[in-house]
Order: sequence, then C-alpha cells, then structure tokens
Amino acid sequence: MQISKEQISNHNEQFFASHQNKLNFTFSEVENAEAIIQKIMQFSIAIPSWALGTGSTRFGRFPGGGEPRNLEEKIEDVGLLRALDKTSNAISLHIPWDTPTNPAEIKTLAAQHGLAFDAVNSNTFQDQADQKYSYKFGSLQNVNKAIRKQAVDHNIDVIKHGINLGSKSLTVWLSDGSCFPGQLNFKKAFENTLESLQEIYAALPDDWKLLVEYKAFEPNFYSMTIGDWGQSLLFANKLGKKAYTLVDLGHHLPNANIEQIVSLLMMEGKLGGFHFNDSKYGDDDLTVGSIKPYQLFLIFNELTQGIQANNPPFEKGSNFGWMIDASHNIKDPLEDLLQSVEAIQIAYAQSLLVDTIALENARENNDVAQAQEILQRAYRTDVRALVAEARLRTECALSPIQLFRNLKVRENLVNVRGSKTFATGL
Ligand code: RM4
Ligand code: MN
Ligand code: MN
Repeated sequence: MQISKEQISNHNEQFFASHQNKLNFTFSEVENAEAIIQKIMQFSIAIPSWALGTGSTRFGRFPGGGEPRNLEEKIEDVGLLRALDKTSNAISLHIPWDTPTNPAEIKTLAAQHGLAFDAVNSNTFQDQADQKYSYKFGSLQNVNKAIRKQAVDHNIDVIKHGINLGSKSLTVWLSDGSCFPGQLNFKKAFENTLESLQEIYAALPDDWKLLVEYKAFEPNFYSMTIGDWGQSLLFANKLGKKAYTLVDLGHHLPNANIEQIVSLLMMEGKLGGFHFNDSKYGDDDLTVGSIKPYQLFLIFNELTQGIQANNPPFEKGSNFGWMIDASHNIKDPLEDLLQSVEAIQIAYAQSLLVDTIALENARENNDVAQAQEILQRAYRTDVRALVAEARLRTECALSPIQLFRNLKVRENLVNVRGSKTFATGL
C-alpha cells in the first residue's frame, strides 16, 4: 500500500485552520520557533526491522494481523511511516531475522521509499536451525573457542551484508552472562568477549562504527557480561576509535540517571548510538515517552548540549545511530512507531528551548530553584504545533495516526497479507 500526496493534502486541509491557530500562538510564545522547526525537519531516526510485527512476551504472542511477511514488506511498512512523517528515513536490519538475500534489489526498493540502511545488528542470543554450536552458555564469552569463533564469524558475515546495503555500523548486543553465582569466571568472560570483539573489530571497514550495547539483565539474571555503560565503555576504549557505547534507554536498572550517563559518554566522545524506548519495571520495549517523558526530555537536553559542543549528528545523512528499539505486544506496531517518533521530536524540540546560558549562570551561582525553573519552563511548553509544522512543510501528515486510521492502512495490510501473518523478530 502507498499513501498518495493527494490523500495527505486532503487530510491536512481538514486540520489546517486549527493547526494555524496553534502555530501562531506558539510563535508568539517561543522566540526560536522557526529555528526549532528547521531542526525538526532535519532530524532523522531509524526504524528497526523487528519493530514492525507484534512483539511477544515469554508467555505468548498475539499477532495483530497484516504483519510484514518478509523484508520487502518491512521496507514497505517503513515507507508508510516515512510518507506520514519524513523523520523515519532509515531502517536497521537484524540478521538473520532479515537477511537480505538479494542486496541490490533490497537497496533499490529501500531507495524507492526514500530509505537508507542504518546499523546492522547481529544475533548470537538465539540458536539458528543450521547452526553447529549452541549459544546456551554464551556466544562471544563462551568457554569454548569454537563457539566463540562461530559467533565472531556470524558478526563478520553481518558486516558483509551491511557493506552491500550501505550501512556504516554494526551493533553488537549480547545476551551473554550467567544465571547463577559461581557459573561464570567474570574475568575470563570479559577477556574472551574482548578477544572476540577484537576479531570483529579487525573486520570492520575504516569508516564504520562498532556499537557496543549494554543491558543490565535479561535473559541472564545474575550477571550480564556487558551489563552497564562502564563495561561497555571499557570494551569500547580497549577496542579503539571505531568502537562506541550504545545507550538503550530500557537497559538500565530502575531509576538509573541516564542523562548523566549520556553527558559523560559525550564528554568522552564515546556515545555512538541510541535506542529509544521506555520502561517502568523490567520491560525494555515500551513506547518512547509513554512512561517517563520528563526523563526523555532531560536526556535530550544533554544530547542537545553535547551535540552543540561537538558535532551535528541529528542531521539527515549522518551515520549517528539514532534508533527506536521497541517491540511490544498489544498495540498496532505502526501506530506505536508513529507515537514514538513524535515523542522523540517533542523532547528534541523542548530541549532546543532551554536557555543554556541562563542555565549555566544559575549553576555557577548555585541557584538551584532557577536552574529547575529554566528546565521545567522548556519542558512545560507545548511544542506540538512546531513538530506538526515540520511535518506539513515536508509534505507529511498534520496528524499521522488520524490519517493512518482514516485510510484504514492496517485493514488494507490485513487484506493483502492476511490476518495470520508473523513477522520475524521478537
Ligand atoms: C535487545 C537489544 C537489542 C535488540 C534486541 C532485539 O534487548 O535491545 O538492541 O537488537 O533486543
Ligand atoms: Mn536495543
Ligand atoms: Mn532491548
């Protein structure tokens, strides 16, 4: 299914008058409104290929119908998102869930939808049918050299797929760790993992990044071999300048101060990628901004400040790995992604409202109340009209979910693909 320009402009006409009112008001309140719109228009975010189907829990899966049956249909789905909001303009593949068997055709198809390929992701947290050794006791950390080699070879294979598609980074997330005290020699597990990562790093093209993702727990519940940003940074530093830490918002212990982590990683020039999602307890995959929107804003505040001090990775075409990483079990995945994209844009826009000079002054004077006022003033400003205006100017929908529903996109996909389709992924 394709959404036409005409369908979008008809939809926008209905909402135009009320949008214009809100926009005029926002312009009267926000001094740098035009600059914010421009930044949002340049903003780019990748969609993971595994977020387009219904996610499962360990208790079951309830597929919603019309799920993409193959990589081509996943690209088509991201194309739909991009038609509604130009921000979603890249796709990140998980291999072997989405192995591109004909890369030239896949690349052409993606280009037709205006999509680039973001980071490629390896998978050594599951066993594949044709695989010789099992990863039950870990992959890159495994006590058995042959198992480690199998996992290394897989990662090198993933890099090759990425090269064919024009990706510029490999994300390594390991489920390696242990479930019980005594099971693992921590030092050996670290050293084995480092040696394996070094072999992968050696196969990385010079203009690529290796993104080392960490996660506090699950599926291992006693220790994770790359469990936090300290461990990830340790690996990244030992590996070299092409290696970076990747922060996935849902991968921390409760109440972790993620904004502080972001600030320090940027200070070190080692923040390489970001997986946006939200969580309340143990799930790492809820819709961005659905649980802790203020935290999301505070994180963006650090990102924006760090970027202003360093380089402009938000811009289109940059190879900074900004991605949504969410896949949960009850919402329509496309509606969920539209909500996530907007939550990110709102937090980004609000972070651009922060009066950084005044904030720094307040800090230097230990004026705690004033510092809080400055941040909260930005957070409490309604920037939705600016985000909508960025969509309007890029020929996208003023209200993406409304249009998605009015056009009966999901019903259409069910008609074509059937109600019992299963997308590869979680
Ligand atoms: C993990 C992690 C990785 C993702 C897998 C599917 O929890 O977030 O980024 O590749 O899930
Ligand atoms: Mn992730
Ligand atoms: Mn995760």
